[in-house]
Amino acid sequence: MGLCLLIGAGNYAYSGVKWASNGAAVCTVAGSRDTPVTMSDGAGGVIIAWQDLRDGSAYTIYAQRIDASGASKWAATGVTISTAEASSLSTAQIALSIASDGAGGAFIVWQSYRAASGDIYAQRIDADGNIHSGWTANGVAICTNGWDQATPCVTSDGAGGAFIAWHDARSGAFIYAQRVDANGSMHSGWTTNGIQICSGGDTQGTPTIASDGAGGAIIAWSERRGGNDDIYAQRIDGAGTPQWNGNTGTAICTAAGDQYFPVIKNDGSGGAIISWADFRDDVTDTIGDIYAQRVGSSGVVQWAANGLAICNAAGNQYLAVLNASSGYTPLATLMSDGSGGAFFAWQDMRGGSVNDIYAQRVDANGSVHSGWTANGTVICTASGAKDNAVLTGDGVGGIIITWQDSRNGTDNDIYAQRIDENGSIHSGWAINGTAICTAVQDQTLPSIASDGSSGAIIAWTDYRNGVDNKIFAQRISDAVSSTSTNITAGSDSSVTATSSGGNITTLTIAANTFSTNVTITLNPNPTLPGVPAGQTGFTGTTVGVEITLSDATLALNKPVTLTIGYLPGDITGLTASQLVLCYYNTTSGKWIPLVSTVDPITGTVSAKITHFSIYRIMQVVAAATLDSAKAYPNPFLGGVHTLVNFINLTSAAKVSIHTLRGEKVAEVLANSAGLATWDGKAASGSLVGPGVYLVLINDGTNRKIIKLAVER
Ligand SMILES: [Ca+2]
Ligand SMILES: [Ca+2]
Ligand SMILES: [Ca+2]
Ligand SMILES: [Ca+2]
Repeated sequence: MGLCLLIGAGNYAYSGVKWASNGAAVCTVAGSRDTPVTMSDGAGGVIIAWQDLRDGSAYTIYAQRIDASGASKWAATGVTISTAEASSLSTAQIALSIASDGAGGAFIVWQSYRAASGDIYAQRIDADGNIHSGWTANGVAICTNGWDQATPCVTSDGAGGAFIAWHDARSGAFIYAQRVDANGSMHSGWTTNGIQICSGGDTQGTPTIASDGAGGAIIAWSERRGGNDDIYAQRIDGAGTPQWNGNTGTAICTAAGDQYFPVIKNDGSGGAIISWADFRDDVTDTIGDIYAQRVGSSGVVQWAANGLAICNAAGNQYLAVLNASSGYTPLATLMSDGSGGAFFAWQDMRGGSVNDIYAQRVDANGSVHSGWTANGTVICTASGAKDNAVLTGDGVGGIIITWQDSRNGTDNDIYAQRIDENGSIHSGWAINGTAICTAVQDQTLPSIASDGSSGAIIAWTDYRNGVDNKIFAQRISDAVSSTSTNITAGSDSSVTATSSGGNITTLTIAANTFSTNVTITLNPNPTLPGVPAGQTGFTGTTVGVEITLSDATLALNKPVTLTIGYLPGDITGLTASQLVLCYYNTTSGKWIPLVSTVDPITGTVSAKITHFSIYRIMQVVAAATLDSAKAYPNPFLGGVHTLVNFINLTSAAKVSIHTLRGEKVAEVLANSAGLATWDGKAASGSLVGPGVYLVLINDGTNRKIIKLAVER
């Protein structure tokens, strides 16, 4: 029983998603796109780049900047980074890496197969989405040597340009690097097609790069110098001159067994922290651990020889990397803590047959930070496999971790967790994480960047349409108790609030709905009255909103659209297609259902509403008879009320409205929930005159007549 409650809590989790339920589409143009890489734009938003198949079978690359409100800042179809295509390879432009240019724009690097072998290209895009002066359409060639180049990574050079490192197959398998200036030229003194970083052992791969904060860069890689894979690193200055141990690099880990997939971050003091997958205890490379090392600015390792065990618990632990059709790319599984230590996040099989998510924080001296657990603090042990955990800072000393999660069934969703600096779950977030996107089908490969104000923006690959992949994104931050928004009478408006359970309420208001400017307040966590015993067929959910107007006497001139989002856990045992919005009638003490539209893909229920009150998502099943059929409001005040709702109908009911003389003025049909609505207008399109009307309800079996008063 306790276990069930814990799992349920995961579904209800929450902490404040800021955009549309289940995320905002980053690019809606036709065609498949996937594998987003994300970085902060320094202004509360992000720049996202991705692989795109809109033009055919070969990947091209596009990017978009999204601001803190979720709005696209660049062309709706995205900005072209490269449309150079190979004719026969579906992997034409792959293995993206992104880094800030320090001026609100981004460097994007990738492997390109536009020629006969894999090459390395780079593009610089400005804050306003233009290719930076001096750079060229489809990218600047960084290395076009005739052998294969692959798995590039990039970091800023601190002077408007960038350092780029990659795996290079010329004369074996080595790591090369290049420096490109702010204007797209190769930096003076650097060799065309790059410099070899290490002349040590052959079979070097999987490079990762970080700025040294002093005009140079630190590169780490895996290398088979000693007969099995080890980890090496080198620091280069702005001229590309090796700073550590000549051109053979510094050994970071030469332990038995294989070590590979390094990830590097600047330690803030001229050195770096490097983590990697480590198989020193299992030469079959199946039961791995996570190790890390801190290397000082002069190349001296700071922690235990051959690395510090971040986690050597039983079972396999590994760091998320992109290594399928996308090529190897290190992901944001490691982050500096700003004090010489670091945070780590990983997948962990210690619990049995599926991966769980764990994280760790280590101090500058290599000890586990106070409050964190040896071998890792549990982030998520919900049922189902969890993968591809990545993290970013929350801006106040803690982290936000996101991952793909199959707890809700066979397909993947996106979850996240916020952890304070001392390893505890941030207030308001649930055990095992918060649902970020639970749309149908697979959501995978999340990437994450800070929003600059203690939240984060997450972008992921999304197959919700069941046809092809798209990119969706969501901003998460702390929930707010209520939202007040000023409405200008003559303008279209939209008001949004997020509940403590993560449900997003949106009110869409057309111009001139109000005769004067007003303030609307949404409380997304209202106290919801129960369902009265007499309301058979009604089942409440915990999802609702209380809407109040600064001038409670002001009438709406036209209906407004209310949309409330739900999460899978909100409707456990209910049928999505039978969900409706109901408002609470304080006079009768009953919930009044409204003709509603359910979108099970986005997880929302919408209805047109004509007054402000408490609204709630409920399941309503059609009545078996017409005995309780009613009309609301009655009397109907033409010019004040804008809709008449007929409720407690059978699903087959036909509702016709007649004058007392028997003349039919309108007819509407009940929906599957036994609801119908009438706008008070005759077939001519004008409001019917005042008087008493007869509402004839007939479902072929039962009949009922209601008197409806229309007043002016
Ligand atoms: Ca090449
Ligand atoms: Ca080794
Ligand atoms: Ca292990
Ligand atoms: Ca899903």
